[in-house]
This record gives sequence, C-alpha cells and structure tokens, in this order.
Amino acid sequence: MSSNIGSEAQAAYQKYLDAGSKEEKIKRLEEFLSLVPKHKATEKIVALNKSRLAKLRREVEEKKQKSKASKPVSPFSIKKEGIQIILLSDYHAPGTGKTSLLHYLTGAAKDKIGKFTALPEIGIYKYKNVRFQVVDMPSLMEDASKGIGNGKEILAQVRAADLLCLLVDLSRNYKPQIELLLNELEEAEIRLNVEPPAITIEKTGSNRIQVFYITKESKENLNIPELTEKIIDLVHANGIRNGVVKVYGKISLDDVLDALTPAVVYSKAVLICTKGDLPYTSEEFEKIKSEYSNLFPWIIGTSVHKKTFPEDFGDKILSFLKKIKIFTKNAGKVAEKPLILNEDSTVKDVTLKIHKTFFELFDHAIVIREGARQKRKKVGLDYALKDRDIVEIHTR
Ligand SMILES: Nc1nc2c(ncn2[C@@H]2O[C@H](COP(=O)(O)OP(=O)(O)OP(=O)(O)O)[C@@H](O)[C@H]2O)c(=O)[nH]1
Ligand SMILES: [Mg+2]
Repeated sequence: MSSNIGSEAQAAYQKYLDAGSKEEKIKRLEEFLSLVPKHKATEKIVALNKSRLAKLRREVEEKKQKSKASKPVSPFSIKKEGIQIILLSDYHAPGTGKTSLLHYLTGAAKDKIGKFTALPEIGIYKYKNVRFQVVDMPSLMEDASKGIGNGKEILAQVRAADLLCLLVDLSRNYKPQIELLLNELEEAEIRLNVEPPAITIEKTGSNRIQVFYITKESKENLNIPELTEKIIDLVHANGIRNGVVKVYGKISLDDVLDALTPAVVYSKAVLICTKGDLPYTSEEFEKIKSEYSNLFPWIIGTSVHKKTFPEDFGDKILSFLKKIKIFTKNAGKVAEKPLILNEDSTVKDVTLKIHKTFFELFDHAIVIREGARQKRKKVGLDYALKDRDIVEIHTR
C-alpha cells in the first residue's frame, strides 16, 4: 500500500486484512476510510475501498434477511435434539399430567406443574447414555387441525416428532379424551402406528400410468386386474396422467389415496394413562386396554405420584421405534455414548454417521458381539448390525 496514506490508516488497513468476520471487516474498513487523508494520490484507494465496504454491507444485510426468513418464528417449533418425544393431551380434560411427567422424567419445569401450559416446556430424559428430548406441548383443542388454539403450529411439530405420547387421565371419562386426539391427528394427516402403505407413485414422462407389482406379497392382492384399474382411476382423478405406480405388498384403495397425499406422515404413538393411584382407575385402565390395543400396541398405566412408571422406558422406546444402540471402539476404548441407528443398519451406516471420510477411506471393521459364536469378526460395509454391537472401523 502506498506510503502517502499515513501509518495510522495503514495499521487500520492491516486490521481489516486480518479480520475474521464480515462484520469485523466492515468496522475496520470504516476506520481505515476515516483515517486515510483524502487527496489526489489516495483517490483510487478510497474509491476501491468504499466499493468494498458497500459490497460487504450488502452481503451482511442479505445474510441477516435470510436468517430471519429461515428462523422458525413459531414458539411451538422445537429444534430436535436426539430422539424427540412429544407429550399430548386433550385440552377439554385439563391437567392430565403432562408437565408432571415431563418433570418426573427430566427434572424440568417443576414450578409449572398444576398450571396451564400455554407454551411448550422441554427437558432431556437421560437413559443409559442415550438422550431423549421430551416436549410438553400445550393440550390440543377441538379443531386444532383447523388451527384452533395454535393447533396448526403444534401439529406441525407433532408431525416431526419421533414418538408421540398421548396422555389420558384415568380419573375422568377416557373415551372423549382419546377420541379427540385420534380425530385431530387423523385430520392433520398424521397416521398412528401403521406402516406406510406398500405403494409408491412417481410422475414420469411416459404419457400413461403403469402399475407394477414388485414383490411376491404384492402379487397376492385380490383381483389384480380390477385393483389395477381402480388405482389408475384414482391416480387420474388426482390429475396425474403419466406415472409409474409400484406396489410392494397388500394394499387397499385408502393406501393409494394416502400415497397420493404427500402431507400424510406415519408416526409412532404410545398411550400413557395417568393418575393410576386414584380410585377406580384400574378398572378404567383395563377397559382402555381392551378397547384400544388394536390401535396402540403399547399402552402404559402410570402414576407419577406413586412413581409407578416403567423403569426401562428408554429401552422400551428404542425397541418400539425399531432402533438399535451401536458402540464405536476407537484406540482400544469403547465409547460410552451409543450411536442410535435403525434396526436394519449396516456397518456402512455407522461410517456415515461418524463422518463420511470413514466411509470413503473404509478398509474393514471389527464387530464384537457378546454371546455370538464368533465374538470378534472382521467384516465389510454391508455387514448387518445388531443391538449393542461394538464396532471398530479401520481405514486405509
Ligand atoms: N393423583 C395424581 N395426580 C396427578 C398425577 N400426575 C399429575 N397429577 C396432578 O394433576 C394436576 C395437573 O398436572 P399437570 O402435570 O400440570 O397437567 P398438564 O397435563 O400439564 O396440564 P395442562 O398444562 O393444563 O394441559 C396437578 O395437580 C398434578 O399434581 C398422578 O400420577 N396422580
Ligand atoms: Mg402442563
């Protein structure tokens, strides 16, 4: 830089060059421009740096606008941390015990128990080094799915959760409580405890609808020519003229409609019946089990006052969600915190979960499985893992 700008300005310019962030660079450039003497010899430098300053300001402003737009404005939108569990109940039977359960599991929100919860409360339930994020949502009003009582915002987060806990107060009439929840979730296109339909629909450029029955099971559907015709009718009725429909198993026409509705999500839900310490609640609990066990394979009867709650709740959640715990081993040491993966995961999934370079540089893995005939095994990327396997990745 030319010496006729003065030493102070030169020092400021050096600071500008060293600055890390754009905000810092702006500050330093402003300083530099205020210090540099304005005359013919510096004219070019001043002009150049003024335009640099303008560009930096523009970039910072754009970044600000973008982050404003992408930031969730809704207080009901909760960023996931680990496995997200949402507690839900019927607003019309207040005080079901959500906040009490949140506190029991996580220690959070003690002072909020017995008060109406208007905004979500969050806690972390720690179980054997696995972290579950528990979200105590405000209860759902009738027509929540139409937006009543912040319903749309609450249900938007419910769609993203890993597990829904529907709480029912055993000391009150259980039926309206359960039915309200089922109804609002159904209206919000959230299907509970069912597998996604064994059918996919893809638009193509082929100018007709083709239906393929891919698996042995799919070929066991009744009256395939008639089914195919009905599928094509439904797909046409949804405005799709060209596409490929693949059927993987037994399906109904409702499944076809669900596959045509991208808004449908498939969630896992457990029914938690609260206040089991109060009179006559065990009879109610038995009735719930006999009426609802087809919809809810997992129903728990509890009392936080009596501390009757499954001690192994964390393990039960993982097996209900079909997840496995994998322990990585590095430099002879087994990690305390497991990786949580889907039960059909392979060694490849472990490498990708750690970092993609482990996948790219993968050579082999050693899997240590307690109780297996061969406890230590050298394996490749496709090796199927089981719960509690210890995996040591070796790279090239
Ligand atoms: N007897 C009994 N009472 C309970 C139990 N769990 C919670 N309660 C009581 O039920 C009342 C309401 O509990 P909360 O946990 O605040 O209920 P909530 O579902 O969070 O209520 P909202 O936020 O209004 O939807 C409190 O007075 C609790 O002490 C239980 O296991 N047994
Ligand atoms: Mg509450």
